Order: sequence, then C-alpha cells, then structure tokens
Amino acid sequence: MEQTPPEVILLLGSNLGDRKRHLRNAMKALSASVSVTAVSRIYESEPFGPVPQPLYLNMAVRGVTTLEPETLLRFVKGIEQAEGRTGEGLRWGPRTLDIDIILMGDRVVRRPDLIVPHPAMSERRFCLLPLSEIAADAKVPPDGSTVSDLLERCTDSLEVYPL
Ligand code: PH2
Ligand code: MG
Ligand code: MG
Repeated sequence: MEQTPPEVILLLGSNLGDRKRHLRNAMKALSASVSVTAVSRIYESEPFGPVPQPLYLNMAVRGVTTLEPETLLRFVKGIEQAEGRTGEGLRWGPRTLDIDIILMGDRVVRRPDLIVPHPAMSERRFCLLPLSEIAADAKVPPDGSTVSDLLERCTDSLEVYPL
C-alpha cells in the first residue's frame, strides 16, 4: 500500500529588512517542493530570547512534501540564504528569514543539525499561536499532546498578535 507523503508544519519568522516581503518570497519558494494546504495569518511578536532586537513577523505553514527531513532542511536553508540570511549570525540574533521545521506528521528526528518536533515549540507562544490557527488538533510526538493543549499550558507572556 502506498503511504501518503508526510505532512509538514513550518514556522516562518523575519525581523530584519522588509519583513513581509521575506515571508512572501519564502512562500513562493517553498511551493517548489511543499504542496501548501494551509497558511496562518501573519502575527507580530515580541522577540523571544536574550538578544535585544526588533519585533518579529511569524506565520505558520502547513503542507505535504515527499522530501526527507534532511533534504527539507537543506531546501529551507537555501531559501533563507536567498533572502539574504548570512550564516554567521548570532544563534538568537535578528534575521531576514528563518524557516523552522516544527512538525513532520508523527515522525521524530534527532540529528545534530535537526530535531523534530522542534524542541522549543512548547515554550514559545510566537510558534504555538500561529500553529493553533491551522493545526490546533495536530498531535505532537512523543506524548501526543495537541498544539492547542500545548498553547493552553504555555507560560510565555511575550505579546503575539495578528497584524
Ligand atoms: N526566533 C528566534 C529568536 N526569537 N522571537 C520571536 N518572537 N519570533 C521568532 O521567530 C524568534 C524569536 C530565533 O529563531
Ligand atoms: Mg527559529
Ligand atoms: Mg531556524
């Protein structure tokens, strides 16, 4: 029996330059290898983490892809670079475009360069709120809590609001 290609949920972020244009270009580029089935609104969010930096725009994208996790990671890194992201930026620092792989169906990936589900998703309202708009019932492995369960339990008090 043929398996359906796994569903993927990505979080896009930008807080440098023309933020909306980076997100728009990312959506166009993603469609080459991800068949997009749902897109959240664009949210503005206070920067999470220790580095003072401009407000972010964040949005969640849901789609289907035949790419394996490693190949998908290389694909999204290429899109980040095309939008002017430089490799040597601070770990938590500002960026023109960030594309994070949050979920890939019920898959669990643990590699030095890629962990899925995204290990910090539960602590980040800027991730859970856009996700809840398009994938509230998605089950997050390994314990199977849903995105809306995680949002309910999330204690991150930084502001996240739709544009
Ligand atoms: N991404 C970061 C660090 N902090 N804060 C918000 N609000 N949104 C982000 O996408 C974000 C962040 C590093 O990837
Ligand atoms: Mg990120
Ligand atoms: Mg990233």
